[in-house]
Amino acid sequence: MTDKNPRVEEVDEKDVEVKDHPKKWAAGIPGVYHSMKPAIEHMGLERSRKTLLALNQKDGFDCMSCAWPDPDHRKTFEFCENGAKAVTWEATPVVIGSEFWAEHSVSELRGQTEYWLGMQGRLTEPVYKPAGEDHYRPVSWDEAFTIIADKLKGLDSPDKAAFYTSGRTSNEAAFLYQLFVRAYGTNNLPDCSNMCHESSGWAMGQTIGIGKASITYADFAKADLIIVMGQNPGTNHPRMLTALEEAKEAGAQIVAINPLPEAGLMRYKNPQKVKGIIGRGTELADQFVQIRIGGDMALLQAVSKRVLDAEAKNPGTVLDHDFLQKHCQGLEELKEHLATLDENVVLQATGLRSEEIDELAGRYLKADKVIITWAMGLTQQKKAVATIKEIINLLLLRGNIGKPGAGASPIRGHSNVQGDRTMGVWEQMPPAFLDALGEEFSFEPPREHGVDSVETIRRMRDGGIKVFVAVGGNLVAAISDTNAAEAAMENTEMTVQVSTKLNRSHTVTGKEALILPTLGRTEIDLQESGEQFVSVEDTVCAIHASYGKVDPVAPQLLSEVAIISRLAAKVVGDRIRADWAGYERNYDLIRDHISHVVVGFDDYNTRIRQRDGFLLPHGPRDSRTFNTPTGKAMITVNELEYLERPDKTLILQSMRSHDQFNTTIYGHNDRYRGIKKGRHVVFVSPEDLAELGLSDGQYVDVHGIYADGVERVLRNFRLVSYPTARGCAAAYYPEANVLVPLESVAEGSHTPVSKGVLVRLEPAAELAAEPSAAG
Ligand SMILES: Nc1nc2c(c(=O)[nH]1)N[C@H]1C(S)=C(S)[C@@H](COP(=O)(O)OP(=O)(O)OC[C@H]3O[C@@H](n4cnc5c(=O)[nH]c(N)nc54)[C@H](O)[C@@H]3O)O[C@H]1N2
Ligand SMILES: Nc1nc2c(c(=O)[nH]1)N[C@H]1C(S)=C(S)[C@@H](COP(=O)(O)OP(=O)(O)OC[C@H]3O[C@@H](n4cnc5c(=O)[nH]c(N)nc54)[C@H](O)[C@@H]3O)O[C@H]1N2
Ligand SMILES: [Mo]
Repeated sequence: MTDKNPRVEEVDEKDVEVKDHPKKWAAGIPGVYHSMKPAIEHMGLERSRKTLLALNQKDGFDCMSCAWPDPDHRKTFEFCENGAKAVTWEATPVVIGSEFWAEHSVSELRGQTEYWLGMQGRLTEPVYKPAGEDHYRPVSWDEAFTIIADKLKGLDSPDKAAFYTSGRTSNEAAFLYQLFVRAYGTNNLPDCSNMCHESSGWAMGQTIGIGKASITYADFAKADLIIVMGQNPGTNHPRMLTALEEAKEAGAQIVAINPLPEAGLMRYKNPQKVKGIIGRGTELADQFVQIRIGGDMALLQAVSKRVLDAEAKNPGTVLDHDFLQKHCQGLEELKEHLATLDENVVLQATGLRSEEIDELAGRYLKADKVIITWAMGLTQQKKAVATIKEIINLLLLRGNIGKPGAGASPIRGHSNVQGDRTMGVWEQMPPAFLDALGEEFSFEPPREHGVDSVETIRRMRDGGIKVFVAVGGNLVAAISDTNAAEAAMENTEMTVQVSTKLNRSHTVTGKEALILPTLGRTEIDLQESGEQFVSVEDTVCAIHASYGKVDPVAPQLLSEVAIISRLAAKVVGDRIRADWAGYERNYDLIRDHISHVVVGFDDYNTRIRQRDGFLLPHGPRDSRTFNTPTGKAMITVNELEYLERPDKTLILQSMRSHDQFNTTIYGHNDRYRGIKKGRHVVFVSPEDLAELGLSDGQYVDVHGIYADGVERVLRNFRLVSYPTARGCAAAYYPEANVLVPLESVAEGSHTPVSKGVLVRLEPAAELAAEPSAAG
């Protein structure tokens, strides 16, 4: 290593500290402090200034920490604590030097934690691990591309390779990537969305004809009621708290539906305001609905039933009849279905009291304009698609789609995960897109659907997929069933990772393996025609440009566009009408193609240069047009199902701490939940602990329960007595992925059920610590 990083904190999971939890508010002075400190420490003042002040500004770069949109009136500090962490993590001047690869074998790196790997610094040169060897060694770019191209060209079918994308990839790189993959001959384009909002896409596609949020940023301030379900914005979308605070000040009510009383949802101290710094901040949630994991479908049905009952009592006054008649189909079937809804089952499934549901229904009925937002708490459930369809049902009943201040809003995770899909990174792109792509580049794209993330792992396991290429991400750590996933990855012939930093997926490899280092979004992207910018789409369909601001950490780094272009030139060359070398020289050429192929991108190169970018068209939002087979918004009937919990078991969710970005671990604290210096914890309610004869501070083994005979265990996790819903437990992702069976996926979307894992706790054999007083 050229620059040893002194701050790799040594952590012994036995010393995890638990106190003062959960916090009742988020952000405020600690927010500001925690934002600036690591940046300045790691990058120095100059690099911090250049990056942080450019974050989310109109001529700056798009923050890579989430897909939250930018307000029109931006502040000087348009970033949050976790955005600052993401930037610092990427723009760190610490780099991995050539000697690193001789010093550390792959097996040794495999023994290191995700945190340690990330802290080694930025990757700077391509490296190659030949078959049978245990070390990577630096190779030239040309050598690297030749090795990969030879392998891909040698496969007897293009379907024997899979090409993964994580949602940080820009529109330009994503478009080129899917073009390259389809020109090569396969639709095997799994992505992180398969593990994330796929369920939202499915449910919304089938009901309103488009899988994207039906609101814009401005709608928050116009809403009467905002319901935040299965989402922890204080940690994962911190700037959303500002939008919620503004909505609140404009008179909106906020309801949080969550098994955990997440700090940010309870009270918010806006670090940009005096009262946020010295005062009590804003109380956000008017109602906290502490739902049992997986109970949302029952809750939503129960609320819709109350809405229908209210209409039956006062006919003509509750439902939006005009809207329903003109734009929706299926009301009668829903009425019939919900008439038989059993309140006892609802209470069992939700763990709530009827009065709480009455209160929520009352708020919904009083509000003219309602927004419902959601994230992973809903999408990573077995019944995720049906649950999200119930959100749509509820909204449709009172015309809450396609009017100002109202709508359905999945809040995306990765900063450009939505854009990647728009650009064609999907294993099931519709025929119209493939037709346009084929016409633009004079070739016949493959039509057979490709594999998603879970299916990729299965086929690697079974030998059907032999080469795995990833532009970003860390699939082996992010996907369910870690042990199975690692065995599958090792069963391949070659793995190729285009990455900014080291992670687990570089250490669990195919027989041959390559790492191709790339520029990050913070860095200036200089090509032959001059400095390039890229573009991204946020969670509300706004497209804008992102300009790198700091010098690349190493001169030989290539951009993702350059890597994809050069690889494509070697693999598919002039088999299609594409100017690969030209795309690398000037990204405008890529955007010209996008404007011909992707709907909504006319005049891309001009409109992307407008200061605010532009908004993509959205039928339901703009004109209440629903692109479904009936031309109507579909009210659907979904059979109620929830996860039953046998005696002595708990339902476990896996979630993010405040110090991580997905599989990237920035540190070992989870400030708002009161956890310090460790991640091997499992949160359980004091009542359940008592019932199970366990106590806070005790160490347990967490056994997954799944009917396939495979033993899945997390060993030596510290119990934390925590006010989560009864019968529920929580642990951190990615560690908890060990417990999620590969076969346990959401119906329809195939998203791993990361939030509904049945577990049994047993006192740990080796590490029985004294119960602590904290709790
Ligand atoms: N700092 C930071 N920002 C991020 C990320 C990150 O890791 N770190 N990740 C990014 C990505 S890719 C994504 S997808 C988003 C994720 O953003 P979130 O979805 O907020 O992420 P999770 O931590 O998985 O939180 C899930 C929330 O759902 C709740 N929950 C769990 N089960 C249920 C349930 O059955 N019902 C209900 N109603 N709630 C439930 C949990 O208690 C928790 O509050 O964040 C993005 N932004
Ligand atoms: N149990 C459980 N599992 C989950 C989840 C959960 O809540 N619980 N959440 C799921 C969700 S929502 C998601 S989105 C997935 C995330 O799955 P992924 O997107 O695959 O994982 P990340 O951790 O976001 O990927 C981080 C890696 O991306 C690389 N990287 C970072 N920036 C760049 C860049 O600019 N370019 C390139 N080429 N590489 C870059 C770095 O090497 C870094 O190590 O995990 C899923 N898995
Ligand atoms: Mo995500």
